[in-house]
Amino acid sequence: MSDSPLSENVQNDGQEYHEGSIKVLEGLEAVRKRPAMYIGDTGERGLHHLIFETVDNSIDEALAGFAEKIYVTLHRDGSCSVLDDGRGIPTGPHPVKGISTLEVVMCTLHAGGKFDKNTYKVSGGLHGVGVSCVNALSTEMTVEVYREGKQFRQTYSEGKPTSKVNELGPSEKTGTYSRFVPDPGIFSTTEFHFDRVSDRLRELAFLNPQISITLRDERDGREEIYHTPGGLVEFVKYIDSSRSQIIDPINISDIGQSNDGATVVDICLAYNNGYSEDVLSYVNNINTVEGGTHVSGFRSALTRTLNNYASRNNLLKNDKISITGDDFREGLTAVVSVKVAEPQFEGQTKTKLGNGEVDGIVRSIVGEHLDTYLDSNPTIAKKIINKAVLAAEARLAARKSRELVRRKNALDSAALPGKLADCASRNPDECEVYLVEGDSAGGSAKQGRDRHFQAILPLKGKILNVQKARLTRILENDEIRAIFTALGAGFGEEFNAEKARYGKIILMADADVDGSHIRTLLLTLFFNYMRELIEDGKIYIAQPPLYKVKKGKKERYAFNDQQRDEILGQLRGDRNGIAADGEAQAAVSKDGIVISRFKGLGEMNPEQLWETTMNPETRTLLQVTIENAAAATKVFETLMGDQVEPRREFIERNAQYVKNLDI
Ligand code: 0RA
Repeated sequence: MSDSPLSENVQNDGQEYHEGSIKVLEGLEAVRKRPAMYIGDTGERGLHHLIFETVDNSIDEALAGFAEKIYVTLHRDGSCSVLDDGRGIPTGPHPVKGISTLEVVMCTLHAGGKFDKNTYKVSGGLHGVGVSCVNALSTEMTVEVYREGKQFRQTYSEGKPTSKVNELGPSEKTGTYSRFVPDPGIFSTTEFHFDRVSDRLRELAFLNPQISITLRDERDGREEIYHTPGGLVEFVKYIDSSRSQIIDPINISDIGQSNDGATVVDICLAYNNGYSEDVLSYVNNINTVEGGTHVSGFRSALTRTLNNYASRNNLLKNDKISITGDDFREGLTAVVSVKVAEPQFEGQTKTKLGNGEVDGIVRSIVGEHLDTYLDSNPTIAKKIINKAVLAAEARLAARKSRELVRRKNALDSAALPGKLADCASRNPDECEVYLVEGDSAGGSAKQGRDRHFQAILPLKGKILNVQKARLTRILENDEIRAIFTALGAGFGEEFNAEKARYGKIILMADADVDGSHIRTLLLTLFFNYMRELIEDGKIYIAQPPLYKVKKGKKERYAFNDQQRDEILGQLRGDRNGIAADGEAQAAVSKDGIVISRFKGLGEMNPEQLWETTMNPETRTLLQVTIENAAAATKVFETLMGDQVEPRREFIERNAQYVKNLDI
């Protein structure tokens, strides 16, 4: 599924990383020596970051009120260009350096559009590294500036100028055009993916309704325009488009003041007939995965305002029930976006807002606006309160059944599930648990594993789809209870990812349609109830081989068709090691070579399973990450929600990307 925002990073367990000797590096050379320090990594994520870093500069120009349109183009030659209709990067001599300001911006570290603090009030960009990093990591880059009635151009390679700032002639428009070719010596892949770019550009358009962004892919002629004047209201509708909203989205926009300057607050919330909570939060257009003070301000205002409204209007007939924050968040979809002059980012991944003053600002703005809204829309207010009352009742019922279950000693960590084959080690950092599809594969895995650090939990058939079920039913489900108990990190409010008994949780299912469905069901469970485990990089997908190629006593395994053909070539002693195209199929049992295709995990014996899929020295694991929370939420909603039509559309749209589909 190349459309999935849950991306998979290949991790090779067998490799060790040696820290090189520390050198003092200057300027853009430092960026080329240690690219990951500046853009996060040199895989697909880092590659696409080049585009977003470039776009951020144009967004900043738009937020400052000088640009409206941005054009992003993926070219056939592998380059990407970004054009905006802003003022254009200044080209005249830089007041300090003497040379052209354009050259300073492009060739000096930390001298992006933000080099003059007074130029922009707020500024996005996750790493804020500036466009010079993009330049440093590109084999070729061209920047054209349209400004003061003239057109200018400068070219670069690996961050160094390869031309002067040339004046090309007159220009009627203003703006900046940047085109770059990512360096294949730096990035493990240099192929841009339309869907990855579109997810972020769509998000940026929702967050900045005044901007229009056009994405064009010249490789296949695809073009999409992201322009959503409705802003967050449209964002919330988009997230919920495959759910049934029970109220129209409520929009709250205001500006708060503190000693640190103005804080722009934009919030939109709606309720749907589901049970999960989806709150996406942003600071200066950056997705704050770990939340922070803006989210806590929103949550406490929501709970307090709704509770006050309910008691003021005698909507709580049953005094025994008190409604908690969680009850008010059942079926809640919200986007919380703030723009802060000097954001302080904290947390493991630096995606948690730390500015203390923002909590109070958001709390009072939400409290005030929501109060007024509820008072003037009593029918809607009643719908929200009724839903929360139902949630509270269900929560109490669930607690009762959980207490019952506890007494029967199931969710107690002392009593691990019967079918779990636990490992000997008690050190979570080295322990891993395989969640295995089916009892027979589970049996092979139990025999093949290294019992010191590998635990096996076989799962029977398909687990419950948690996207469609309420808490009580989820807790009644044996397979799901076994997973929670085995992981030992608690459940619901008591969930604590740090208590997980295993450092790696590995999903192992067949490489066919059923296996992929089971993986999706499991990922839905983790995404909704244990998202921190995904965010901490603890969830992996095992990669069982598809083929065994055998010649005499030599046995080799292939994970895809290309590898199979390479192995065939090698076994036959071809000079280049690759079998001629189309020969693979015909080669079955020719030359004494036997190719067998594994139909499922169950067909492998314990030794084969260990060697190909479980041995850290030889296996390949895919790490599950959340690339874009908004897109991930939407995908799970589409795949697992209650409306059939959007799911069918999604599957048809993505069918072309599915490889190794075994029908
Ligand atoms: C600093 C000053 C000014 C424009 C910009 C930066 C600028 C940078 C980028 C990067 C991409 N697009 C951009 N557009 C503008 C202009 C200051 C002035 O004209 O007074």
